[in-house]
Amino acid sequence: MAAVKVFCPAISTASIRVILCLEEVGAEYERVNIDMATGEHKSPAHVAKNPFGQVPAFQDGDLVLFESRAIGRYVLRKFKASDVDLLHGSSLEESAMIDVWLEVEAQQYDKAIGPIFYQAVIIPRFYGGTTDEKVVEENLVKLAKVLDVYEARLSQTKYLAGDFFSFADLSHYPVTHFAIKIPQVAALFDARPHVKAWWESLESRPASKKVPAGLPQ
Ligand code: GS8
Repeated sequence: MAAVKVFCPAISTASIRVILCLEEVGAEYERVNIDMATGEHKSPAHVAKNPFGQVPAFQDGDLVLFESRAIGRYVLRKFKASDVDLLHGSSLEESAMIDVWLEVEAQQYDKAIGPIFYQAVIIPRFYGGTTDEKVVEENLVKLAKVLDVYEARLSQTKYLAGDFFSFADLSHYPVTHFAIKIPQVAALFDARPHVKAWWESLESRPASKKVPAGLPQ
């Protein structure tokens, strides 16, 4: 069986979500590099795979997908095994709870931590711009409120969807891996013991060790 392909640079948060899914299930895959510095993600060949000209894109034979959370679901369904099922498809209740926390990740968490990461790290580092501190401040307040909900939830269950690691947890990993190096973000995690323990358990997973430690210089 030909390996599935992920078209992406080594470092991109959405792309790392897909790579982590592949690593968790032990699937064979090929990462086809997309050089964003030269605008390869806007090339006709890439736009044919991801019509928004973004990374990642994914290919399995004739099937071409984009949107990292949808690709992740596909990978986890295709390669699931009795001992590796991060979507808990055999339980209606557990899979519904995974869906809840995946929505929370995309609609609440990412919308707060994403702009902090973009303003504090990406703009100065890659675009030579100046961080908009107001955007950072506003989103730190938002993130703190989201993490209060997580702290309450994680004081009842070890992971977000229950006492089992799932795609809902994994999906938080990529942006957090980089954004937690921002001192104000780290402080929000440090102040919430259950959130901090949850984060440490995600960091200690073998698949997480495959993620590049830092951003390219
Ligand atoms: C977001 C993809 C995205 O923003 C997904 O796949 O989850 N909802 C989509 N990709 C960024 C790189 S960050 O991972 C990207 O391609 N940016 C370049 C651009 O938008 O031109």
